[in-house]
Amino acid sequence: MVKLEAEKLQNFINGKWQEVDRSTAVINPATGEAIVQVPLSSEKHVDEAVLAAKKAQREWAHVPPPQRAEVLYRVGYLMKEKKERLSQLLTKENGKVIEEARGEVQEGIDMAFYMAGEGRRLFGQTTPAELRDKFAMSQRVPVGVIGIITPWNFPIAIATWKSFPAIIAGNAVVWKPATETPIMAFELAKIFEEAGLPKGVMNVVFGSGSEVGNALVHHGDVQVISFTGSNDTGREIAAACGRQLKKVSLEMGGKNAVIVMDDADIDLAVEGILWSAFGTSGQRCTACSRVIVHETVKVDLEARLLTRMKELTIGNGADETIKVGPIINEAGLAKIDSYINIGKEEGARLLAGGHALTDGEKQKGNYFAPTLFTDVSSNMRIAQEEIFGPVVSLIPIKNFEEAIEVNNSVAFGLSSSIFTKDVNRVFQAQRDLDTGIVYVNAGTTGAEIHLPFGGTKGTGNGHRDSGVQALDVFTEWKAIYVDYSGKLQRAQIDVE
Ligand code: UN1
Repeated sequence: MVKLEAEKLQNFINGKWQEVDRSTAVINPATGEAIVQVPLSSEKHVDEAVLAAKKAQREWAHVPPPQRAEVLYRVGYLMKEKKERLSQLLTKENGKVIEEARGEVQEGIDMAFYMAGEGRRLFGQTTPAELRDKFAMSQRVPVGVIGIITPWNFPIAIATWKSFPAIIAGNAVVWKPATETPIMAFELAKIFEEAGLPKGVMNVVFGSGSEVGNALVHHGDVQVISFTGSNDTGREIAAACGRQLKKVSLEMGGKNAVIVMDDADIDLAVEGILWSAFGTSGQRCTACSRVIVHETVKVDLEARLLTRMKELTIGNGADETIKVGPIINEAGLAKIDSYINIGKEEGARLLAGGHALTDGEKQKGNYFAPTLFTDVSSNMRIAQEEIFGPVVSLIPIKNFEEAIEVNNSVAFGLSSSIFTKDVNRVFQAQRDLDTGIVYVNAGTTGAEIHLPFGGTKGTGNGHRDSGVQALDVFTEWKAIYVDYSGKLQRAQIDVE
């Protein structure tokens, strides 16, 4: 049994562990038990962390990136060594089943090695200059202090998508993790400490969005905010950053669809839907919450889906045999429940689930039955709004064009998927689906860390997490001209 070292977590500021007076309990969503106390910090802790980050960043920016990378390699190896411990703690605080927890920790390990490798790239460009005896190049340079605000649904992976590129690029970080899942942040900070990251380069301040998040967003010495979370909060952050001319990167969810065409391998599509709709109990930004199905295969797909849904084991994800874990908290359950009523009122047909599960041990946690609505039309709220739970809506369509139109009809644009064997449709779909991520013959989840993660429309604001593209968020471009002609040469004027 994995044990926590402390009963109360501490902030990590300037390389020191700091007690905070106020705190609240972190609850295991599978059992309702309190696991640990998380600090509720205030603005003064943010001020302290930003000051430490600002000082540390000046020196860190001068450390050659391949040497910065050495720290990240050590972080990666330490995460690998502690993978099982981290995974078990992740299941405990977040509820996701242990197999998925291991997958998430692996995503963080992959990110460490990938971004460490960037320490020897961080490519700029050398280009010809338009004048004789003149040299021109562009370089990535660090921005300064980065504020990172991360959600509870991927408490370690998303943190690594943001903090590792920020650090390799020579920035310092102040990180506010979600209060529901602070243990991963605490453990990662310990790993940074053990890996020998200079003090102040990574700081963790626990607390609420309204206090700590807000202070970070409004702090004059924080140059970038990188946020993953709800659309409403993201809009507020973007507005606040806009007023301060602060760079902001947002990732805010989806209403992702799997398209099942008439020529699809139906059994494969069923597996793809099950995994992407009910994995993490549907609490992924990339979760499949719509199935756009060709009318000729609809009845068959419904039947096969229902059969497989009955086989899903639901319960405490620490048990290796469980496939679907709990919902993060009661507010999450209540939101899902409200959408069941909305769906029924809108005239959708409920084929399975649609209620919380309270039998036996489950009454202590927050469980919701995997739910399937059918005969849903694309304009219904259950087909337009993010539910963030194990609820999927089947929308029948007549042809490929209608499938694309329905997929693209939502306010979000994160992930989409199509099951078909027709190579022409595959290429048309990857061109016409308007999301940032497209899957062919796979569900809507499963992003790999070396590709850009993010989406269009209401999902984001044009930036990407992970991938080499994440570096664009955490660097500025500097253009450098060296004139070695020994005379004044004026660009655009003295061109022969
Ligand atoms: C998220 O839900 O915000 O592709 C992240 C996936 C995971 C990451 C999801 N690798 O579903």
